Amino acid sequence: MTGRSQTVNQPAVDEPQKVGAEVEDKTTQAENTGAQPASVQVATQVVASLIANGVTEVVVCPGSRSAPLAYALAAAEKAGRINTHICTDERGGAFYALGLSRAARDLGQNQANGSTESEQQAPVALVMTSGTAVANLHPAVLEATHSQVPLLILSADRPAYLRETGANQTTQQPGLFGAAPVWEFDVDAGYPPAQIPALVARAIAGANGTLSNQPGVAHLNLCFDTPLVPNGEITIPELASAGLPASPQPFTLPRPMLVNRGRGRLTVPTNAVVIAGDGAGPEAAYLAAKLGLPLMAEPSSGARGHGLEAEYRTLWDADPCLSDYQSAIGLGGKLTELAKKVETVVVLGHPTLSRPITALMAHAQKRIVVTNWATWNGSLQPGDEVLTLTEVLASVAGSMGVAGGETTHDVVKASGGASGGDAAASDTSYNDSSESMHNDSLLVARPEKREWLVAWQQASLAALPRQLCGVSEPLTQDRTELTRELVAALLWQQASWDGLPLIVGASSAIRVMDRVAGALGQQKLGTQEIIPAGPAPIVFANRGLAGIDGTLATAAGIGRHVGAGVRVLVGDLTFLHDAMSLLPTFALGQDGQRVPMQVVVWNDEGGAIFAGLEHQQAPAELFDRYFRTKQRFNYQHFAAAVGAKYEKVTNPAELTRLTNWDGQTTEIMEIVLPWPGE
Ligand SMILES: Cc1ncc(C[n+]2csc(CCOP(=O)(O)OP(=O)(O)O)c2C)c(N)n1
Repeated sequence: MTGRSQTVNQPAVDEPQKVGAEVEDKTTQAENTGAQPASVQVATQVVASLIANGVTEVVVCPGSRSAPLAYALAAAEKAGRINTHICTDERGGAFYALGLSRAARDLGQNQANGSTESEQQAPVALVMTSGTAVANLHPAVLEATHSQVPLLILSADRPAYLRETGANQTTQQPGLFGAAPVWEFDVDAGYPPAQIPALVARAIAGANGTLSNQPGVAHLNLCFDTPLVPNGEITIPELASAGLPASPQPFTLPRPMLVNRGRGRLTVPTNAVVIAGDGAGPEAAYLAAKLGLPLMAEPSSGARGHGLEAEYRTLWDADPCLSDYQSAIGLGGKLTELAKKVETVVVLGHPTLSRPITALMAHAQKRIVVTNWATWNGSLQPGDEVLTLTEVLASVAGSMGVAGGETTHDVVKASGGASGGDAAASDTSYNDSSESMHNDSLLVARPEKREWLVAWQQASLAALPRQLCGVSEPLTQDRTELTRELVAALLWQQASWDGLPLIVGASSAIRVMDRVAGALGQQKLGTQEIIPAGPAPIVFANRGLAGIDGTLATAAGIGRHVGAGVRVLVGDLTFLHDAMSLLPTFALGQDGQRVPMQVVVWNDEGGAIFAGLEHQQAPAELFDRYFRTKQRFNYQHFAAAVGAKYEKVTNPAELTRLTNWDGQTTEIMEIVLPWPGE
């Protein structure tokens, strides 16, 4: 550590607060000796260490106990060394931080700043005061944990001696998040400031999953004693970074002896499919394309409609990326004959959306999990395999003549870049006796493999026209039915054209999207205009725990990272759960502006998803009260209250409004839909 403007630690002593006093949180100025109070010294070291180790974004919620951090962050931001985001609501603020960090993880650092450098991933940090303010983070903490998103919580606390005394805003903050954090430490007041950088470096490494391969939430609980205000200006020292390993994804899992690694490369029979769950990434599309296997990619997998698979279309004579694979597998708990033939499933990411996928994974004789995280998804049965994505891609890269040691990203680019594509594909070779990749034999696109792919492609298209009420017809205004499927397919189409991120809420929204994403052609709604397909849309969903909470706040974080407006598709209960994140004061940027957002709410007055579950058989009154929870809500008044534009759609012709959003404003579009079956 090379602190330049370090001052001597002078721990301040706090008086126990009077129990029951109205305002116990009074701060006092330090004696004007020139030295900063201990709280500010610690906060200064925290902020300097964040900067030194690559943290650029900090979400700050207002409070007094966290004031030392606020003062230090303000000084750092004034010096142009860090960005703060102010959120008055910690629950929404934590989801906003999750969105910022998830987008940085999946899209690369500093998109909004236009940086193209591949920088080391750093967690987004969150600062809040003590008490319930910390507890409010819990939903987003769990979501981050289960979707491997790095977050660094810097919770302010009162000195430990005030715990269990009834002191105001004081509770047991260490351990508050139970088993969720990947790393946690309680820093009592009086902790030597000089030791703070080492702690912060550990916290950042923990959140990133550096060496552990388990990214998630690190929690640093910081007890501050009064005084909490700085003595004059704060200077943030320039510290050297802790020299943490650059890659959060080392080559192998930490305990390879526990993992059946097979031969370290993918060996699959013809009757196999690739399943890409949330966060799988384009690598799943790449693998499916290379292996010529049907790809069942959830909308937020990052593998759907990626275009990589299209490059292999001529090779396999069919597009591996399936549309309505749920119907092809079999709805209503019964597998189709085709699905029964599946012997092996190759699983990437976190599949959660449909019972057909769960049934298929259970039915297959073998599951091959391809992952880079220690917390892989799926419970292994004897004979199953876990392979690291790094290993699998390395073997594929080898067969394509891409130099070893390239990053995952480079491997993918190599297949789609100007010198890649078909040339790269024709370098790929398969051994006659197995489907493993080898360097020296000729490419064999076997007829039975093509048949398998075509059979899945046809089965997955079969149900689509009905869902989209005539997808093969031009998208004119003559449609008579306003359906969830049409709305979802249009939003996907829009997102793929203009590249603005699309965030899809839990419940029916993501499931309907799963069936129809990419199913619409290139014709613009209400016109004869044909627009060429864009790149794969950027689609996110909170599928770690699939909550209906925090969707709008997460979307705002994603938009802030990208520096653009975002589209959101949610059901009415999901909207209401997080409506406060549309307040005009939520997460303002340095320019004082909120993230532009088009929020498309399909309003069927309650939780329609339950109408498709076994609970529909419950007595009507019970169902309505305990499951549907019908809400009558005036979206127009709400839009006016939060300064958003309001649009209402009640028939298909009005859907052209969906495509008119300018990407600059906040708009609530209420789409009035009938209750399922009515
Ligand atoms: C935080 C949270 N609370 C409760 C649930 C359980 N839940 C799942 S879907 C759902 C209803 C969602 O209704 P809506 O947003 O209107 O979507 P719809 O299915 O009607 O389109 C509920 C309450 C959940 N997933 N997350």
